Amino acid sequence: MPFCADQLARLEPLWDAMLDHRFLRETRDGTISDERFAVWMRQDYLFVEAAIPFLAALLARAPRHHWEPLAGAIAALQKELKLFEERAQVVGVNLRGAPPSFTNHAYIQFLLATAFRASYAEAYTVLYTAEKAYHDSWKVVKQGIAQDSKWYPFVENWAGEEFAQYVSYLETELNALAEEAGPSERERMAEYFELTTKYEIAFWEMAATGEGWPAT
Ligand code: MP5
Repeated sequence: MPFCADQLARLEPLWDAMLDHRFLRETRDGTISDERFAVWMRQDYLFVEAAIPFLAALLARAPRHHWEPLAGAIAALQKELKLFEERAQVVGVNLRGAPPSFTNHAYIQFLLATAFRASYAEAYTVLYTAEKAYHDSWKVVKQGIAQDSKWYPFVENWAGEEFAQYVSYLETELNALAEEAGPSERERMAEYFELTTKYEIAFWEMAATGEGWPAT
């Protein structure tokens, strides 16, 4: 079985828990409070900002045929930041209104540490898993959210056809990297797949609870 399908089958209970998270269900059903959604917006804006140096670090280590797609992904993130800024303006959210939460801070450090210290295939695993997680998560929201919802532009961004094609491309490339990897690297790639899935669940939980830093 190709690497990605294998991991998604192995991690199915975790993946399903992510897709069943109340933050997604409440956003889909239109019952999420503006305050909670704003928590996610502020935190994800910081995450997307951090994803740019993550991709740039990955690009520096990438094989030649990955340069253009990774450069395209960086450009897409710049556009995504503008989408956040436009939505924030419309709904009156200050995107610089909070520092990274504990979970977001940890996830960002994990991203950057992976980009610099893990192998290219391991870091690419984190990229694919995070993008696939967002694609699948926002597809859940798409199955029910009103098209005139003020949050709909986010749904379109990650659940739309263009993003679906990007995720499918990443999947093909990650499967190829896993084919080339030896057993121990493949094992570590599986660990990164699982860790990233857990960070994605933690991120929705952080948004749903409005978590800051423990005991402060
Ligand atoms: C993504 C994201 C998707 N924006 N936030 C989290 C917590 N995980 C994944 O990545 P991108 O870079 O916005 O497409």
